[in-house]
Amino acid sequence: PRATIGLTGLATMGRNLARNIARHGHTIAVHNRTEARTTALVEEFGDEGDFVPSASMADFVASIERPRAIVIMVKAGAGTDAVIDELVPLLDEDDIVVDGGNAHFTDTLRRQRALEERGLHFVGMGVSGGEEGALNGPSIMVGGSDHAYERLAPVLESIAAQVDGTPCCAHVGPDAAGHFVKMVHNGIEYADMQLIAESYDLLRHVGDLRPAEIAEVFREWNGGDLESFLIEITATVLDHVDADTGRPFVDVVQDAAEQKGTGRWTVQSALDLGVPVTGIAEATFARSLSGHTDQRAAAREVFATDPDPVEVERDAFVDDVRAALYASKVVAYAQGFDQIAAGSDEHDWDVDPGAMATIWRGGCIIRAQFLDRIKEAYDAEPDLTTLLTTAYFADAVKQGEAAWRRVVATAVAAGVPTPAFSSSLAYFDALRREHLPASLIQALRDNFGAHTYARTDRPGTFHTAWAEDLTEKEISA
Ligand code: NBP
Repeated sequence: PRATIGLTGLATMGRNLARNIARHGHTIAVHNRTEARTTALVEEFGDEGDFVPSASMADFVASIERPRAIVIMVKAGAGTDAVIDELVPLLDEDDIVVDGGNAHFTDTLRRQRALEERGLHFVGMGVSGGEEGALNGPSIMVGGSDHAYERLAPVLESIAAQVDGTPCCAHVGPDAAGHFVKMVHNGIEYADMQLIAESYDLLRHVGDLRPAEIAEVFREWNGGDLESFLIEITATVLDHVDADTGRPFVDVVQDAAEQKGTGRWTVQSALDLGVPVTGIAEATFARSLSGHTDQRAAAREVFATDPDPVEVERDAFVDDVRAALYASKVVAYAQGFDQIAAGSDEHDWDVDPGAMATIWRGGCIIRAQFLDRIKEAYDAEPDLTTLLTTAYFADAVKQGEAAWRRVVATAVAAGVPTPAFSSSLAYFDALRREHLPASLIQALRDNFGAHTYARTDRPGTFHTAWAEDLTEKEISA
């Protein structure tokens, strides 16, 4: 055996990851169900490093040094289970199986338990950055045992994106911690993109800016505290003109957004954990809504009248939208980090949120200057209650608050939907309020269902005899 590590599954992601590993001087065994992909990889890129190709799974396994480290990079779900089933009988005690696909974290929990029973290590590894990241440096979120991480670290830390000399790769925690954090990362990506899309919509349809002018605005924003990969590529996309029609590219793309499911998973998990990730949820629902083209057509028929146009002063409006975008983004990230903390508590993962901000600074889609501020906030206060109230973010929100309200009010008046802006503002208002109408909810629940309530003036659990004499009974002190 001569390979340091093996990788099976050589489609877009696996092939680029294998090249990245080879380019960093590691001898890598490569395999794919359909041999043609393996042959093509070695033919096209064999001179980039030391590849050990195998046609069969048995030869592939035999070509890797023990204890083996084998990365699976195939279609998530049934594909991953099929590869694990084929691989496991060929392995020896202490070997490490790494799933680098986008697995649901509950699948990772199940696989981890099954492999542990057989004396093997299972590592759920979240890889972010798409095709380009896999080749040139992804952000890598690793779950599993300390032992497994130590074995993998030299390879993974060398191939990850590097920011200020720090690899964007971390041991997130045991078993499914890596895949869980990758899922929330994708959810945050949904929220980020929705906020950008709402900003564009407002600038275009209320601010009356043309796509090329909006590209210029985004380029300018990218020079400030909004600096990020997504803001940068928004400028690129908005500048692009369709070659066939000469129209702005954004106008020839159908307005029905797609999703592969990680946003939905994030929201489902957040519901289970009881964490209000309203930004991610609205972003996910907004994509669903855009895809309901029949309902949209029906509604256009009936309600096609536009509200009266809203007059805005262009430069001031652009500044307001920037402030609203930033404040809403702070909320969306605060919510995402709340979900990571809740998942970590629920599963005893002991995730360090500051470390997540650190490894998202490079390689992944949500990479941004902003993440340095999040890391600083967690460094200063590791057990913080919410990111929103830490000095830097609280200041940003306070400074942007008035603009945020103006933008949401203007959007409502103009009939431009801003679900992520609006819900983030509602979340902020709910958090900062002295009293919430949840008191009325509790009273109603006690009235129709005897669900009991707590009082503001003394401890205990109470129920009011609504159908009888309206006396209050203390249920327990
Ligand atoms: P795909 O998700 O398109 O999967 C194709 C690969 O899976 C091929 O190697 C194929 O082998 C293999 N495969 C399938 Br399908 N069923 C199999 C089975 N039953 N047994 C063995 N192999 C099987 O590849 P991808 O786009 O490179 O993504 C790989 C993983 O990385 C996925 O989990 C994906 O969610 C994740 N991911 C993707 C991105 C991205 O930007 N694309 C980013 C981050 C993570 P074949 O060649 O024989 O058909």
